[in-house]
Amino acid sequence: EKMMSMTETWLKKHRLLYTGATRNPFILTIHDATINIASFKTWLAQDYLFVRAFVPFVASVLIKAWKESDDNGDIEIILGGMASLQDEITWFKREATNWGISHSEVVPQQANINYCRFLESLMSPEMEYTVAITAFWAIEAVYQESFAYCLGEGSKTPPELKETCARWGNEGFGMYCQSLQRIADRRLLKASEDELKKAEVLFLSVLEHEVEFWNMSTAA
Ligand code: HMH
Repeated sequence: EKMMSMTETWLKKHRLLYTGATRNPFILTIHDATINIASFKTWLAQDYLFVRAFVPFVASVLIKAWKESDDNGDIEIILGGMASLQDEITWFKREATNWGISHSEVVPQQANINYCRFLESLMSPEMEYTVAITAFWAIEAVYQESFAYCLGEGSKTPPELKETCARWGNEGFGMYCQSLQRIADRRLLKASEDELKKAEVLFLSVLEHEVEFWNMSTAA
């Protein structure tokens, strides 16, 4: 039997919160086709703002990898993530037009502001690479699992939302998340007790922010 990795251990230990993030009511209503389109539009408009703030966060992880990583392969994986973010921003703009959203009129909501502030705290040069890459993995993994579920067997996702779900629910994005998870696990194996504790706490913070972000979309 292969030993459980640190991230697998945490996923098991914090299953309830993880499921709260990946099977949130917002996602469940996409999956069963009862989604309120106003909620979807709120999510779309707010997530565009989030992704814009996510770019400098990923750039900060890239810098940490360059300075601290023991494996050159990390840079390519993170750079690949940055490249897809450019495509994602283009997609968000096109979708906004399709759904009649004007980004210049979108005001960031409190959950979004809080999450972006959290990202900023992770960008600090004092924040360790191991901790930042673990948070990065968790942020991507929640979206991957949530949207893959909307495309899975038995899902009734409306056709007009399938492209959105496929953006994070596709197999390639799944592999990318696994690559991030492998980096995080490799680093966590060598981490000090303090770093491990910090990474676990911030992993939980990511899950909490993700839950709040989904809830913000359904509340509007
Ligand atoms: C809130 N979490 C949020 N937005 C995203 N686009 C992702 C994660 C994945 O990139």
